Amino acid sequence: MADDDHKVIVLGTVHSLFVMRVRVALSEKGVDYDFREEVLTNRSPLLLQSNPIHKKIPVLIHNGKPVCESLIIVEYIDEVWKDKSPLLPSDPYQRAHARFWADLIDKKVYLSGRKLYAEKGEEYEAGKKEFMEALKLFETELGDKPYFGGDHFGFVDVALVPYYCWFETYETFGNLSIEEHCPNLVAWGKRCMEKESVAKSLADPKKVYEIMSSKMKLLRV
Ligand code: GS8
Repeated sequence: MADDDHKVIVLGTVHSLFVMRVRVALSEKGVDYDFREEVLTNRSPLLLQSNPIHKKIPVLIHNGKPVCESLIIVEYIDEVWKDKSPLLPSDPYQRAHARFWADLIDKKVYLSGRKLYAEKGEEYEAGKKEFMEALKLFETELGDKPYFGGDHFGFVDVALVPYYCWFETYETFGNLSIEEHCPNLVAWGKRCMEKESVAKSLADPKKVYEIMSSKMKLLRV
């Protein structure tokens, strides 16, 4: 068996919302991993071989075997390292509920957020509206609980928390204030950042903004 087979490897980029989920989950479980930075314009042979269908990051490689798709990876991590910091609830109904909300992040927050990078116009305006509406759903779902998981940081928290370091970028591109409409969500983000697992896994918000603005400049020339 090659040396790499015993390791936990994450293929990703530092600022990817999807990759940060995996890093937070591994850190919550106290699992050491080898982070391999990918350049998406020139994917590594390991990435192409590990995720031949989507060719996307993140990929988790555990015991030499790849697992793809961020939410599936987080569930895998929760099942393999089940003795520490459980992420999904043990009750089947609560588990279904958590999966529903995590899935909704990708269906609503991520997709509407992407529209904020559009040129000003119909798509941009629709994106602004949809993005705030999506965040408000999460504001309501959180209510006055400390975490989406209730008293403890759970699956939906892991899935959503990477967005916290993108808030500044969304606010600048979308010319909007998240705190004005979703104060609980912003307070939740700050609370999550007090956890070492989150603080060490999230990207620097300024760096996220820099990366996205230079990407947009390139796309708009
Ligand atoms: C999405 C991963 C994704 O879009 C998941 O893991 O949850 N549903 C998947 N990854 C992006 C980088 S982050 O924006 C990616 O790999 N893009 C490469 C490409 O589309 O070419």
